[in-house]
Amino acid sequence: MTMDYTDEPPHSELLIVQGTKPFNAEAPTASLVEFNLTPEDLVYCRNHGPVREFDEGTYSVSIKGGVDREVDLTIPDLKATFRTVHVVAALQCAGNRRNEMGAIKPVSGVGWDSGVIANCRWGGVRLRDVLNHVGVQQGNSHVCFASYATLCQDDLYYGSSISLERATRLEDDVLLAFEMNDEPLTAEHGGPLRLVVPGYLGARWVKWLDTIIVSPAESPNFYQQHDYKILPPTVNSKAEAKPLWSKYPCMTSLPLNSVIGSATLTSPTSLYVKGYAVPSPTANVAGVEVTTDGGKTWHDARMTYQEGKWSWTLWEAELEGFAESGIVHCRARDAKGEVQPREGTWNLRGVAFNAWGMAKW
Ligand SMILES: Nc1nc2c(c(=O)[nH]1)N[C@H]1C(S)=C(S)[C@@H](COP(=O)(O)O)O[C@H]1N2
Ligand SMILES: [Mo]
Repeated sequence: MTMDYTDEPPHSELLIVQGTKPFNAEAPTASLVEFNLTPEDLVYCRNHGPVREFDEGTYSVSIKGGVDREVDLTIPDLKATFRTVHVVAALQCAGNRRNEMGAIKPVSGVGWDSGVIANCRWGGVRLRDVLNHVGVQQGNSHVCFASYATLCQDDLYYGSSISLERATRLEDDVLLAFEMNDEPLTAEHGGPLRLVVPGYLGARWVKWLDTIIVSPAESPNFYQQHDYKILPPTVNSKAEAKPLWSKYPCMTSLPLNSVIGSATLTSPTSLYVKGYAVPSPTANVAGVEVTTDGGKTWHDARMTYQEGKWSWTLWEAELEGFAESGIVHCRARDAKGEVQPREGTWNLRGVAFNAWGMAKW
């Protein structure tokens, strides 16, 4: 399978490049936590194939499968037929913090630190409105998404799926998006059209979305079926994983998490710590605490930003007289009282790592 990387648009120079073919790059976490909404040039890039540019005027998405009317809709059609809505949501790769998991035992995947996350304001139409417009037939339970824009490393196209329930529940805010931070969505991030599934791992947010299929089954795509799953810690190699992929569920929501973006000594005895946190699958972040003695004493951080239920939370803490240990940890708590665990559970693909955040100085 050949993939052509010659026509890619220029990439942001502020990112830390982890690979060029495909282009994979993350933001320095210390820069990320400086902004409530992540500026475009700090939004990470995660690709399984080349980045492609399309003409917004002629681009269309086809909706087919278990629907009453199969249609092709252009971007102008989408804008004219459905109400444009905006949702602030954190886009996060399932492999965020993979390097920390890899320190426990080697994992397979791009070596990411904690910058594979971006908090953006997405603008687009509700998938629910589009599905109501075409009419979903009885007997379907999933909505599959595909981009045939490019070949990918492990499949002939990029695809994902979510349950029909998730796709159509008003409060889940699933969008077909054509704007990011009130600007037209760039090619780098899936423009002219990408899927936005707030709360779900980035892998489901198909870029250059061109096909939507209402179906009784999950997407058969490699990235839905043979990747992005949490295998048990006893599975140590790709060979061992092979017969097991179908036995484990596809990942959906990412876990409660928090990370330290920067820890700065502001005097010999005072420490200023800043970071982000993300919700659990069922409740938003209600608090973040920090400790410099390995968890014996916790200090409440101040939450400085949270917007709606899908955004990240930014927080900061000033600690006086605690600076000598040389290490600080953080943990988040959600509105139902769940607390971020001290340890993360190892898995082969290095996904969903959410041990206490940590920084040293
Ligand atoms: N078509 C397509 N969509 C895709 C991908 C891809 O490789 N191709 N990567 C997915 C993954 S794994 C992530 S984390 C997000 C990354 O989106 P970004 O590059 O805009 O940050 O896009 C998802 N959508
Ligand atoms: Mo990802």
